[in-house]
Amino acid sequence: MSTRQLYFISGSPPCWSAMLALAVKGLSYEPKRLDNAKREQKAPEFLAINPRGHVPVLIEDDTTVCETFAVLAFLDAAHDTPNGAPPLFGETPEQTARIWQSISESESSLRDQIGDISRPLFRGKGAEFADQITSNAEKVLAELSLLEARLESDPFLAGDALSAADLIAYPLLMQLGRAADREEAKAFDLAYPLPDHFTRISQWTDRIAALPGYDTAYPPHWK
Ligand SMILES: N[C@@H](CCC(=O)N[C@@H](CS)C(=O)NCC(=O)O)C(=O)O
Repeated sequence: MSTRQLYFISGSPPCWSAMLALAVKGLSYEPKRLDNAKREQKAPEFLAINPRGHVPVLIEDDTTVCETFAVLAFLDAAHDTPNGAPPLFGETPEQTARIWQSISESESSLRDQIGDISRPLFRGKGAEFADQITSNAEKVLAELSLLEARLESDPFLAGDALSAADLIAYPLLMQLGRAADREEAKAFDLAYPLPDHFTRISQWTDRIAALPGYDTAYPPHWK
């Protein structure tokens, strides 16, 4: 029986992706929560594990894996997906390409843009960063329109099965939703509440939320 630990910061989208992958794979682990407010990820004990001081980090038996994509790839290569579900990175070259395409799109068109919207709103600095929020919101809404169109034909971002593409994009959209829920965010068009603006994306988020183990992956300080 393997031992497994996941170092994470609550609410971090990359960490949530790793935790969702563990949930989808049906793998138990010891959660090792680091406190960002205390900069625990920069403490010598953690820098000995990841000198960059970033989370997530997975330790399974003697293997230490840093970087979100590497964690997902390791879990996928090391463990079957339960109940005959396909691997997170696909079975065929075409599936693998679709999955990586979607992941790359999330990285280039959602991650930093949503970060630039949500960071000021979480810090109560919406007015100060209004131009930054507005310009990034336009980009994110354009990308969400493309995702909405994609989800017209498929239930998941890279086809008819859940994949790593969904596990990477989902926490980003949840981060946007949490930022959009702030009073200050009402001054901006952030497609909130989601079901009123993007029906299919909203149904897709419901599908992710129904995954077994979803609750264990949910950011503890959001509960
Ligand atoms: N490229 C890394 C980035 C991970 C990342 O940005 N982690 C953030 C949490 S969202 C972090 O560790 N921040 C702590 C810090 O930079 O001090 C990955 O994908 O794992």
